[in-house]
Amino acid sequence: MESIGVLMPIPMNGYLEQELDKRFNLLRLWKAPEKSGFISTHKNSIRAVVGNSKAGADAQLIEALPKLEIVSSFSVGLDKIDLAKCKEKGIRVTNTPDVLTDDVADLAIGLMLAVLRKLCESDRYVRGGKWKKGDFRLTSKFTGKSVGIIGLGRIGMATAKRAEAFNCPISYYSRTQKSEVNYKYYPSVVELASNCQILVVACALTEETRHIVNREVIDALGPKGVLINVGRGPHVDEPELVSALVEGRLGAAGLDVYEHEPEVPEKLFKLENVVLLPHVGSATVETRQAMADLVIGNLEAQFLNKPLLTPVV
Ligand code: 8YV
Repeated sequence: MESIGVLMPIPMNGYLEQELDKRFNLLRLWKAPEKSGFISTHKNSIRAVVGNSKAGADAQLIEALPKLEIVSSFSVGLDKIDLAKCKEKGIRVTNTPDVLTDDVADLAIGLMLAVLRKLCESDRYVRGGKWKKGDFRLTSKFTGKSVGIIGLGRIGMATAKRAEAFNCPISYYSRTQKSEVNYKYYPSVVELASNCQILVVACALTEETRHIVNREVIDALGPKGVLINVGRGPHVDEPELVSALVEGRLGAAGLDVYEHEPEVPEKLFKLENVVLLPHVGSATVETRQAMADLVIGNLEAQFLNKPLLTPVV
């Protein structure tokens, strides 16, 4: 398999690169001085693309690679891959579900605790030497707060289970009601937001879910409500979110993702009612290794004509 060209558009993970190097001809696009020249030089040997949440395979790249057989994504989210184009051309697509579910759900709970108990602000308080001048202000209780979840897939379910352990009543919005759970279902996101204290975004990014959290939803969540986003930045209308936080129309937010990563609206830096993370939901050593193993396992399966481990297309 050493002669099979595997294109990686941007750096992702040292272990993944090392293991791909051992098996394939890994082509690092970000190191090429001129990208389109690099692609046309290697287009007849590239049979796979490894994408992630930042760079995948758009229609232009797919069209430029006549021998492309598979896009194996180092992510569960597939919003950077033109799935319709892949289907049309018979190109297989795989992702990394399940292995990252626990980490992302853990982080969602971590953000709820960090926001409500002001963990980051109180850490800054101690480091800044302010404790000697007086105790830190009171915070808000997490246990028992009602949690509304947008998208009850793997990550949404894992978040719900964890929140249940904190005695939080759970409700959710999804396209269809799930018969296997007893959580309260709301057929609209506005209704869900009106009836919970913490709203969590945990669905996939598609054309239907882009800006699923808009001004109406933010206003329904209200000045005491907390928004947690562990999905994708474009799920939320970011200018609306920023103005609601600045004007006090939304209580607080815990964000792991942003509309134009790695750009984060500077107005948020001044606010104490937000906790800002740099898209680290799946970023543990253990999980990133498991994700890399899945990417490689899918590529090996493809080139050995075996069933793919986690096929999407
Ligand atoms: C990223 C993610 O892929 O799985 C996803 O959809 O967003 C993350 O796991 C991670 O940043 C790796 O690039």
